Amino acid sequence: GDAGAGGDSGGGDGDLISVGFSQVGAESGWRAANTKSIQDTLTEENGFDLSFSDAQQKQENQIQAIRSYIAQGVDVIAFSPVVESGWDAVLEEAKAADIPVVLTDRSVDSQDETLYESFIGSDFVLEGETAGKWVVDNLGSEPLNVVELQGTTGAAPAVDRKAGFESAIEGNPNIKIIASQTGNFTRTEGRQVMEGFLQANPDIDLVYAHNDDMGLGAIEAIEAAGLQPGVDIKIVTIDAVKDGMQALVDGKINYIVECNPLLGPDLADIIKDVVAGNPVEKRIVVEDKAFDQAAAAEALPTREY
Ligand code: GYE
Repeated sequence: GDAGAGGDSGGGDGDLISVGFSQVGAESGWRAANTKSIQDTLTEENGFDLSFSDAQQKQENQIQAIRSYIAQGVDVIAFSPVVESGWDAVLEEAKAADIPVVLTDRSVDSQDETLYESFIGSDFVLEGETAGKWVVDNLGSEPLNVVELQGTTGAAPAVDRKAGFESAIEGNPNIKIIASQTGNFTRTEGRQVMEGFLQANPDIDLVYAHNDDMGLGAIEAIEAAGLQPGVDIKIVTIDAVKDGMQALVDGKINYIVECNPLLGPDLADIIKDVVAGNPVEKRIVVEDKAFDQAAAAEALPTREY
């Protein structure tokens, strides 16, 4: 039999839909949960033959992986682009080979929307705005020196979470971002960058970290400097993975905006529709919540990731 109305383009065996997935890396708790969700869903039992590769946060590795999926002739290519720019050439190669592409988690800045079928992921600008709004509402009545730990340079969630936060605090003259640097979405770099921030700035009131892992690294640096995270220096992060939620419950983080990594089931549905020739939405926005300490304490026991 064939893989739906679209037929088997030669890569898969039998009825299975062959999918080549290029993952960003293994940089964070969020990414681990996202990878698990994809690998647990795109199984043979569910009708998929998954080729999975980890790009170690390098665009050139992703481009190489995508080219090899094109050469294999998989039915569908899916990937989460590490950075926003520079994808047109390889996406055009996929299009020329008649292999549909689905974007998950992060998007590309290509002007030509025919280069991919669909993009499923969170609204990162809104996440940054939600974080900034909480800071304005809860800490904005007095001068507040903010340091920012940015995600991977050029990555959609880093660009958008920065822009969203900045737009939310814009109208409040008390709130100032006094330092901003990438920590590459990892705990280790979050700690290292925070150590530098602490050495250079005697008066930090708040850390805004683009993900939980960098916030958790900042906690280590703050404690090593003899200060109390969550009290002497407040912390706001994005993701709401278990380790972050635990730190929020423990009072070391003050607020977390959620970013749901469990994209596997929706990705599976989109791929099945694409292969069957059914229309799919160009943009599917994942809904996210946000947690203060009480909400985190309530959610943590049944948290899936
Ligand atoms: O927030 C971060 C990860 O692209 C939404 O990537 C994702 C981000 C997530 O490294 O933890």
